[in-house]
Amino acid sequence: MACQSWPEPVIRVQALSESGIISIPERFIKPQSQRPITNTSPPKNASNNVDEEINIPVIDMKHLYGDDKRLREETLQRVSEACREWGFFQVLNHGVSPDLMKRAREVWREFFHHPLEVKEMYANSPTTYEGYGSRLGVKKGAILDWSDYFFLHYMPCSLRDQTKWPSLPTSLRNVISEYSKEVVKLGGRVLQLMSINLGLRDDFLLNAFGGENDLGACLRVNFYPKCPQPDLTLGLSPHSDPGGMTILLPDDNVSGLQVRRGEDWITVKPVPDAFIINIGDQIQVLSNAIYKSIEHRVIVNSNKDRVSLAFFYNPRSDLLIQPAKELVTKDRPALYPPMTFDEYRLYIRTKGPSGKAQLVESSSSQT
Ligand SMILES: O=C(O)CCC(=O)C(=O)O
Repeated sequence: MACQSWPEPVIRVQALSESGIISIPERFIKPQSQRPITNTSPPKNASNNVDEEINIPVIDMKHLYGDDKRLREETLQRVSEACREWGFFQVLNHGVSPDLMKRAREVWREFFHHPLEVKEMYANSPTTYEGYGSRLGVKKGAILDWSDYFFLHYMPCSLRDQTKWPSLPTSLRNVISEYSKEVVKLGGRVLQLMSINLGLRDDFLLNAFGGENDLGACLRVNFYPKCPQPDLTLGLSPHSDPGGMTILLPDDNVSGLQVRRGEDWITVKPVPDAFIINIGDQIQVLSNAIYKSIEHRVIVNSNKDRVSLAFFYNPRSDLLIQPAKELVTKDRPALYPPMTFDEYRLYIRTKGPSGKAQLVESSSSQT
């Protein structure tokens, strides 16, 4: 197999930030049209003047399992609206203990504060992305994002290799095993709610993903260092998640995630002890675009670094993913051709960000 490597020397963003620079290298400066509009810059036009009070829906899952039937129905309805209209929501009382969430954040924060030599032992390559990394994509001369990350596989079990996970801090491997186990269970509960809301069997989405033993699950821990010129760059460029669903544990102190809402970007205000859940492209396909995989990005700031744990919950990579037959009608034909997750990733990698739209067009021209 061809061994791929990075096209140019990797820049560790945290080391750059800690070197005390007062302006960022050109490689990180986004073109004007892609720069974030921060609170310090005046709105360009009325549509950018976003109401600071707007937030993605916040849903208390305890109502789903209580005795009050009306509250249960209302809560299911709120989940449904969030998946259709926002593609994003926060969940509270989700069953994962706040203490475990806190420990998961802390072990990763500790890892990123180890000396560079410790982190470099896990340096990754673009062949699998597993390990410590600082860029996504291998385009030579690409404009880079202001973040470092650690990427690891949790499921299927055949891909899980704890020796590739950091051994420092010493508790990290145990904490992350425990955390991942609980987050996978939460993912199963959320898929069940989504299946019910779509009028499908409650195990439809989990089965479409390959079932609880075969689905894919991986973790990307993002570290966004302080940035001396946050208005010129982004922590993560706009993207939608190619997989099934993402369960994000945001930083408890610093916000940064922004979600696309029409022409605007809404800054998510994380609720303490909540997870942020978003629909990925594969659920958009399975739901025949009833549920939306929404573009999002991350802004950085000059005062505080930020850590987030993005847990990607994906279909088994060799299963065909296509709109559920029950959601395909004469009036709403299948919007996507059948494709495995592996094929899809390859497709968007070669076609770039416009690939998703082209896929819909090619499918509708076949019907
Ligand atoms: O850091 C965040 O809030 C979002 C992370 C994200 O979008 C990702 O890892 O794909």
